[in-house]
Amino acid sequence: MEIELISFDLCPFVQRAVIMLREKQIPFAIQYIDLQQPPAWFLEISPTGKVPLLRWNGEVLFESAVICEFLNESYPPSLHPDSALARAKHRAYVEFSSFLLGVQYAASLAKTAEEYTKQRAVLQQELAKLEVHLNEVAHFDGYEFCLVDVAFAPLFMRLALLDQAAPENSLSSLPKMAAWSARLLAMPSVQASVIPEFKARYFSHFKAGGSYFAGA
Ligand SMILES: N[C@@H](CCC(=O)N[C@@H](CS)C(=O)NCC(=O)O)C(=O)O
Repeated sequence: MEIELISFDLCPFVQRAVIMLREKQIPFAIQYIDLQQPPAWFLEISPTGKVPLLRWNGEVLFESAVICEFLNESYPPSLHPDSALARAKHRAYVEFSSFLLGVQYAASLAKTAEEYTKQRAVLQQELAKLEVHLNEVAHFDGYEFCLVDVAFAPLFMRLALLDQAAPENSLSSLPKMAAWSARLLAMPSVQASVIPEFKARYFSHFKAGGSYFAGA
């Protein structure tokens, strides 16, 4: 069985797939591509031109949430709750995490202090909405690692980097989320889901692009 993840080293969506593969202890290869100049072979097999792509036994899968669901179904035990209702809620929160990643990305791209402050306020507002509903993800009674964790860990890793760079703490007024983030960021599968020099690479990438938070 050949499993290969086509990746970009800073991509949070790729990171979800890596966490999933590591949690399930599935052996895999990873190939990084330059998204600015994607190779022709990649564009030929990728319907969207985006990473991650999972090559699995000669087949190609795209979309990180789908890749995670596929790996979850194919390699038991499942990281989904038993009830259809709980599973539906978890999937909704996975969707919400993708939206939040977009908001966080917009803040990362801001080029001025003013724009950054504005985008951070939007992000904060969205995180506060989530805090209110966090119990629905069922983590605070009978904790079990699940697909919602997989989806949110990359967001928390990036929030921690934004917080380091700016005199702000996005989770200080959100105690449930702060506890959740700390637990996820301490997990070996999460820590091993990025390249060892991730932090430096993240800052230098955004600094080169003129991002305020990275000190450009
Ligand atoms: N919905 C997609 C989003 C993937 C995505 O946006 N990947 C970015 C890198 S983080 C990408 O490949 N961008 C290249 C492009 O848009 O051309 C998923 O969850 O897999």
